[in-house]
Amino acid sequence: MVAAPTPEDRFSFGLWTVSWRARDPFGDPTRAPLDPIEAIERLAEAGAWGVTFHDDDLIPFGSDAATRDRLIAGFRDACAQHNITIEMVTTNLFTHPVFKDGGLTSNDRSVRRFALRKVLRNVELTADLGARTFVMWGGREGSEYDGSKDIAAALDRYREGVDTIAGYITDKGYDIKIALEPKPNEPRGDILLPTVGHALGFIATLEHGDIVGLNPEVGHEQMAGLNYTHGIAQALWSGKLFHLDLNGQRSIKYDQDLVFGHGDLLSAFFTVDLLENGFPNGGPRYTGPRHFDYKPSRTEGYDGVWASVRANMATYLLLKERTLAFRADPEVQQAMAASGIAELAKPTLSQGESVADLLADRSAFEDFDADKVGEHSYGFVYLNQLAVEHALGGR
Ligand SMILES: [Mn+2]
Repeated sequence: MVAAPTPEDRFSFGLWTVSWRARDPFGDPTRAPLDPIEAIERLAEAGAWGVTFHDDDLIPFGSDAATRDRLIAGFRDACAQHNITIEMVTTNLFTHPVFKDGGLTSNDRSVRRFALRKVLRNVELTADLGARTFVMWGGREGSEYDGSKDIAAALDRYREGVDTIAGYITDKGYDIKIALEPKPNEPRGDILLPTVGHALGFIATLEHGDIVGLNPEVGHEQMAGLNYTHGIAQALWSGKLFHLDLNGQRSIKYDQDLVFGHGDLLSAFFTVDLLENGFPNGGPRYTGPRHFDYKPSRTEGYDGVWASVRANMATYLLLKERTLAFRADPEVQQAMAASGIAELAKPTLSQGESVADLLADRSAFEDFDADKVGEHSYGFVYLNQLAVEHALGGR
């Protein structure tokens, strides 16, 4: 029996997820348009706590001011009526042809100025709706051909853009943080800030980097063969895990956007373990929403869409239950101790020990028996098997 989601779980969904009409590069949409108000009703019914959206998900590109106001008011009312929190807002700088060479890093300066205006307008909407996170996914910031983009200039313009937006938020006194979302490729051949690590390096160069962090997506790291749990762990360790996109991906291929846990299930287990239980030796914790960014498969009608909404939350809750049991199991605790998990938290130099002291410590080098210590059996396989058995409900 799977536990039902509660508001305390803080599960949220992108409006574009359930509203995706399943158009792909090879085929037409397989589903009829979904009214955003109905999406809110259905998400609430399924037990979601929050919603997120791109400006263009709600307000068709190019709408006049009256239409825009009417759509926003209707959406706001529906969210209030169904106790759905608008927790994050993001800007579409990728659908309209004007953004085909990027928004903030297009070679065409007039596009960059238009993109900045579109983003700043959306920051105002974010503040007005009371959302606290502003995600920036630069899906079109990149190139197909290395000779077509001056990467140094593109990064200068990217930095200029993000700093302008972050500076604006700071000057206005808004309680909003920016979360950059890395992705290695698709739709561009190569996208700037392709991984969590690239983005962290970029953020360190910003003037207003204090309010800029990350929104890592499971599939975006895994489609590059990277470890998502390690990625969010480093973002967390850096104080930069501001938001999350949970979904599923099966190995290095196109961005699948499957339901959370429908890709690498054991990786999902350890992602939930980190989110719910934290680092084994303590440290920063993630306190933000559990946000799903996936695409209900093209084979599904709306019954399948709503089943997939429930599936994301059910899988998360099951994994939460399993990871709690994993951490509470005395055998696991023993295996973790035997594996030296706690010992890694011990500083390598003793308190007050200098480099000179280390150099004088013969036991650390001259008398160190590398061959003997090389025989140390860490017990990681046994520990991992315990995780597998917990994940499968065998314990
Ligand atoms: Mn994706």
